[in-house]
Amino acid sequence: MFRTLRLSATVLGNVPRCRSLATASSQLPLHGHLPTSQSPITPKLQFFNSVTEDGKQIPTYRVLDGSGKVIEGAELPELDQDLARRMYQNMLKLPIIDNLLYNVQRQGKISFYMTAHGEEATLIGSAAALALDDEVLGQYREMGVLLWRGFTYDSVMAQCFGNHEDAGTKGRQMPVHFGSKEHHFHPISSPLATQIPQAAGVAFALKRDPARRGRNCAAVYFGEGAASEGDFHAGMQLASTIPSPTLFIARNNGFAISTPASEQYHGDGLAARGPGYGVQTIRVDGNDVLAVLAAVREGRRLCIEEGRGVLVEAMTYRVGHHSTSDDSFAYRPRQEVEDRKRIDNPISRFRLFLESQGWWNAEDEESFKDQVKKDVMKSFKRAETLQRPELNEMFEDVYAGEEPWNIKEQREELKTLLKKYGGSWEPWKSELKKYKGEGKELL
Ligand SMILES: Cc1ncc(C[n+]2csc(CCOP(=O)(O)OP(=O)(O)O)c2C)c(N)n1
Ligand SMILES: [Mg+2]
Repeated sequence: MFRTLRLSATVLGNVPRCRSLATASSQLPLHGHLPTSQSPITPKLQFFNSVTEDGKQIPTYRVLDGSGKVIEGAELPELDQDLARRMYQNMLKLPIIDNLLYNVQRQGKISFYMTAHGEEATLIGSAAALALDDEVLGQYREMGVLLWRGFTYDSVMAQCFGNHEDAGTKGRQMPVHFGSKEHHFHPISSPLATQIPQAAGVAFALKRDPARRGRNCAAVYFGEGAASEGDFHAGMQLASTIPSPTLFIARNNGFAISTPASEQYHGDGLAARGPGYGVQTIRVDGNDVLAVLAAVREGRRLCIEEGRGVLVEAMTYRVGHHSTSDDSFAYRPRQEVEDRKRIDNPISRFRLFLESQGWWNAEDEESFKDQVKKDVMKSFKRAETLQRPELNEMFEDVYAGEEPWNIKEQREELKTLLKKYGGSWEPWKSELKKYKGEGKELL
């Protein structure tokens, strides 16, 4: 045993030859460092369960109070009238689109919908802090980021209706599962948290690309519920150990469908996990758009400068139901929701700030909302009349490269069925009319 130890130590080259270990240990200083860490030695037997020095919860960074006034000691992020107005206008667009599409789903015209009610500041504040060509990997509640980047109402409708204008997902995804290459917005996947390790990979690719290294990051959005998946930990570990400019934006909105955040973790939220991975971290008031703007801007700067992961935990509240498949009053009191709509409301809070600067007024509010309502309605009416993509589309680009035999076989099978039933069997006859080309391209 002793011989083996001495041999390996010699090979490693860190113990002087011909000296016994017993002699070496008696010469070691009493309070040194351990071989694999710089942790100071302490004689105190003390456990800890906090990442703050005073053992309190991690503080929440805030700029504006609930009435839109700058809080004592806070600095306004760099912001001019034009940027502030654009941010506010995008925040206003969200509930207008959400309300319409929520009702459209209720009428049975689309299969599903999810709103971002309550999270407007988190989405728009972060979107405004990113470069337009930073890669975004969302969870599903991030339509606001796309709107900020110029995604049109027609594109929103095309995706939700799955019509032939749905360029990003070609009518093959559930509503709100957007994707747009042009807007550097990766397609949404329903299985939770898969986007998180993928983002670390995307960021690593950015780091390897000389044209984008030091210029772009990959920003990944996820809920506090998704952060309970192993994929969250895999993504953080990846961005930390194989460092890559990954900006983790956690939307802590209090719920994962009916499970309250308090049941998702016993520790101090998601922010407490960042330092565990050696990741720069901040917790921010997610209902304060200026705090989100400043935190994500600085997080992005750090992320790109250091070329490694940064975590922003935005504390917010999901005012709407989880989705059109949910009735949240089955698991939370109606009064709590009503209170949250009023207290620290992200939209009215920012409006009060804008008005105090003379950058917005009641007239602007009315005319902007009226215009958005008209435009959104127009897009909705148009989308309703558009046909679905060509039937043949469903066989296209399923796999990269040469088309495999099974896809060919399935196309042939559909062709045979179309010939047999397409023109005569009623459910097929009228269904086919909903598709561009009515299936004729397959015959
Ligand atoms: C792997 C996986 N498990 C469960 C689900 C079902 N599911 C869809 S959304 C959701 C809650 C997610 O909550 P959170 O991450 O906090 O996001 P939020 O909806 O609050 O924005 C669940 C459990 C899923 N889509 N994927
Ligand atoms: Mg949540």
